[in-house]
Amino acid sequence: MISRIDLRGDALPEGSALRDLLPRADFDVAAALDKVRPICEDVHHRGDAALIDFAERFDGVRLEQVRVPAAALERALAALDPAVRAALEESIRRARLVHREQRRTTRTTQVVPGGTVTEKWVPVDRVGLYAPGGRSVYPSSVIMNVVPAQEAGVPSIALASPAQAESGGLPHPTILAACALLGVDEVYAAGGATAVAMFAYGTESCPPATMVTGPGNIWVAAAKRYFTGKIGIDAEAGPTEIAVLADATADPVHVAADLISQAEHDPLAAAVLVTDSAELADAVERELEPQVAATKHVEDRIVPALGGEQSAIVLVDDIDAGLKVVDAYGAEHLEIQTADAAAVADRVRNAGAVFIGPWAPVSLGDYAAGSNHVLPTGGCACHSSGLSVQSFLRGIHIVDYTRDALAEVAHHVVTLAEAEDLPAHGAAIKARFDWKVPEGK
Ligand code: HSO
Ligand code: ZN
Repeated sequence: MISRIDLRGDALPEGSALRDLLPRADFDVAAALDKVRPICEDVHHRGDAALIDFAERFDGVRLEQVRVPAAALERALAALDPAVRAALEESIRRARLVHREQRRTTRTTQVVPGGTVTEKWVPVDRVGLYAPGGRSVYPSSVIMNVVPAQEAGVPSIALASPAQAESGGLPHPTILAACALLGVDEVYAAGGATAVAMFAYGTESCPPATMVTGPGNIWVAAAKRYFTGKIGIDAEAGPTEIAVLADATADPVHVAADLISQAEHDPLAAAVLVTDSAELADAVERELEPQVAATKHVEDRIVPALGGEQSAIVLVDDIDAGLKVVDAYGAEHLEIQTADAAAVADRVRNAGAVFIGPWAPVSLGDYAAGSNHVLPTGGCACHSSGLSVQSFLRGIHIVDYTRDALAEVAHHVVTLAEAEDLPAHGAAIKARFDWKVPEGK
């Protein structure tokens, strides 16, 4: 069901050569761009009418309006299963605890007497959040996007999710209920690339946003790439990944369950076990079969995900080698299931989120650890972080110098301006001192 890559024996190659030996799904966003471009431009030119036509074509329902009426949000919350409501509320409460700590404070540095630089953190004006429908209806992802935006202080937050024929053209009722719980009252029925275009350009019913975040399929990723530079985006989310670094002390039942848990998302989802124990590898492989047989999304997602070229069991000589492998891979989620797991986790450099030991499975992080589950995929953990309050903030430097403080450094500025052959830069200093360069101290 899952392939093996044996890296034991020889010394591991470094850097990208090691990465090339590891499995990864082909997620070709560039190829999707050509299909997405005309859709985005149609929304640009025809606004709501285009959104309504696309909903009919892609979601099979003719909308009366794109904006969801307030009464529909209230109805969805009233009809929400109380157990689901309690779970969502606890997830929100924990996420708020963690994300509130991420708020940034304004800092002023006195560079010289009379010369200060203040860094002021300002939230973006308006965020459009996309929540997928169809195969993945994830109210938990609504929480993971909205909570950091709210804690960052974003004044205007709107959400789009595809129209569902069964809901009479409204987004999925649990998505609507999650919005109501979070206090998000501006919601639109729009899906995939059309939703991203709606936020980027604005339409008659939806004012444009400065930033779009949220998960989605390859079309959403391509639309985000199309608008990069025009609006802010979080990241181009690819298929979910789990890597588990485990030794002989790991419980194969847990490891198998955790690999399957993320394979459940998508046929392209990746599950990678890195271990120095051939016995554990065998035991996990034996364990996969009955656990897969006992679950739900078997043929459409889990079997293709575990059997796909993006998933594997990787055998290494020892945990040091295992660390090299998981660092080269840069997993979205990385579990450490070893003796002294906290110490091993401490040495990890590249991962979207790290889960330590037997009692912190990825599923906990997906719903209720308090951590964010919007994390870098496709190896982007080597250079990027998951969604956080910081994602929605801009740090603005505010420069405040007195005459004396400028005079003190003026000759250096003029020298550098001349070295760069930009004399007008130097002149902007000299003009303030009767066209002479002050001597400095
Ligand atoms: N594991 C997914 C998030 C998710 N899981 C949503 C369940 N619902 C990507 O981090
Ligand atoms: Zn998940």
